[in-house]
Amino acid sequence: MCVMTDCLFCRIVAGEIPATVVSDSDDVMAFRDINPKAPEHILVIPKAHFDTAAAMATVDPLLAGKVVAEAGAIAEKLGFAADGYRLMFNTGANGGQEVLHAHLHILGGRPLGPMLA
Ligand code: DGP
Repeated sequence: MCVMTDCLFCRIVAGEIPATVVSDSDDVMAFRDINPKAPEHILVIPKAHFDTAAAMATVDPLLAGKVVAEAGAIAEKLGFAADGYRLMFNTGANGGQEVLHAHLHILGGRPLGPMLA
């Protein structure tokens, strides 16, 4: 589905780069972050390539909803939903986005405190 051969997350979708996959459906995939910032740190991505979450939501709001809903389902499935967790879309340079393929960070498994600086 994803055709950006130079995109790291497209290559994970294509199975060219290994990842610890947490869930996989027709249009959404989730895998563990390679550099976890919390005991639970999972990235939920659309399989189709969009540079940012806003671009995804503009073109395909249903898909954006699926990405967010999948994050909630994963938190429930892995047992940390009740304690709470953080969902975060980094966007652009000032937002700290390093991988230009829309991805939703799920951070959980410990108290995260107030919003990051
Ligand atoms: P961001 O800064 O929002 O673009 O986050 C990108 C995240 O992607 C960052 O937390 C580390 C993670 N990451 C980078 N390369 C890989 C990889 O090859 N595999 C996995 N599983 N995660 C990666």
